[in-house]
Amino acid sequence: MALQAAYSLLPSTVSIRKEGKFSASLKETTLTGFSFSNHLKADKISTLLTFKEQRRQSPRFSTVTRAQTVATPPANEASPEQKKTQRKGTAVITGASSGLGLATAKALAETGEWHVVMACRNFLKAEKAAKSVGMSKEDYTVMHLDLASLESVKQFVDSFRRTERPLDVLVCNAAVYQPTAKEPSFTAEGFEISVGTNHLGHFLLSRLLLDELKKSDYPSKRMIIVGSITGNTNTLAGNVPPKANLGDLRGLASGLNGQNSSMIDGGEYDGAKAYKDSKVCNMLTMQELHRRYHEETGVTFASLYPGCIATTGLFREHIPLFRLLFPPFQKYITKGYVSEEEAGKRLAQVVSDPSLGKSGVYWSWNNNSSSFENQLSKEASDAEKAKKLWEVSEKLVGLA
Ligand code: NDP
Ligand code: PMR
Repeated sequence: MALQAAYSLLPSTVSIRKEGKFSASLKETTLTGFSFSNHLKADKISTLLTFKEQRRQSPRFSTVTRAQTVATPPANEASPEQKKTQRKGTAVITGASSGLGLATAKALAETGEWHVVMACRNFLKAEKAAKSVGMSKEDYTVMHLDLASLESVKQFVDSFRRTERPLDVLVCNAAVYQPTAKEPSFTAEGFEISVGTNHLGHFLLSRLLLDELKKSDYPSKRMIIVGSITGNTNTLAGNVPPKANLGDLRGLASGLNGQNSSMIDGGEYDGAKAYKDSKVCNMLTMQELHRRYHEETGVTFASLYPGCIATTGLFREHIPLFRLLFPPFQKYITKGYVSEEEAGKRLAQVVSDPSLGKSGVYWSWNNNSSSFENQLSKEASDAEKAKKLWEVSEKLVGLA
């Protein structure tokens, strides 16, 4: 029943006739982020488908110091001699005022090993959110950042530098999703808002903060950009129309300002596709950063799909029926659901777990909540596209 209703949420372009196509492509896809062949029986899939329907935190400021390994193998394999005492880490998390970002901030703060800079567009909301989850004042700082304005991104970077805190980990987490918008809306500089915020804002932020990361003396410096299964067309979720597709980036190259097109591929505006495209950009950017900077800087670049956190504010602009049915659909039908708390722990692992220190990886978790290196779709791992995206994005944000 719930599933039937969920099916009705499918965009009109999906029809029963598409079942065959879905079934045919399933063998090479993943469902909740891990491979079908290993974890799910084909009949279960077909049943599913036939339902169709710091001030620099020097050691003297640090109240908590804890042994942590520098190397990437699991922490429990390190001998006490290999461990070294270190200062508290500083992690900047964008969009930490709700959902995944807030849950991650909380998880990190609770360890006593991290100071979280909550980089948020709504200062008061972020303060209230931090209080509401019981974060202690000394574990976080709220700083203003509106990713829908490149000027705001630059101001944030300046303000952050002035705090003289080290930057040990940057988490690009914030996002907007406008699935029901009939017309595009635009950022301060005139870019379609989903790609403008989720990709271009983070692109500029990550480029400007790379120097700060380089300067950090923290043993494991990381930059994480949150991706998603829905941008990966090698998964069932990624095959729900409209599918992500950046095409030859002609719309992006022409400014994404609605004059020629507000879509990266130059097509008609579609808010859901714009979001998925932006997630492909996030995953491509992570890999391009890895190729360009990992060896030189030692920074670990990573992306992830934390699971389907069906209850977050991301779906605030979706129709009420969707918001009602999406959580049970993900909980009971796809089994892809994770709570905000669990997802926050996952992202916190990517921030700080020594065993997740490998660079260039797109992390996912299986149903036992064990992390694994997942495969990106063909498009989301296309090195040539990543390079082109990088060059076009540099021009748009004024870096080239
Ligand atoms: P939420 O809507 O709960 O959180 C998004 C955050 O981004 C909010 O804090 C929001 O701020 C912030 N934000 C939005 N626009 C801007 C802006 N212009 N400047 C600064 N901050 C902004 O959604 P989620 O927690 O679900 O999403 C977090 C990340 O997880 C996203 O990258 C999303 O793509 C990804 N993700 C989510 C999944 C899910 O199932 N929910 C699945 C896979 C990936 P404010 O509070 O002011 O609105
Ligand atoms: Mg999806 C089979 C597994 C699966 C998973 C893990 C997700 C995750 N979804 C799955 C399947 C399906 N979804 C199926 C079979 C359908 C058709 C009924 C379906 C539909 C659907 C819609 C309409 N799903 C959605 C939407 C959204 O609007 C969400 C979206 O695409 O946001 C971009 C969404 C999502 N499904 C997910 C996840 C994680 C999302 C949202 C968040 C995101 O990718 O960031």
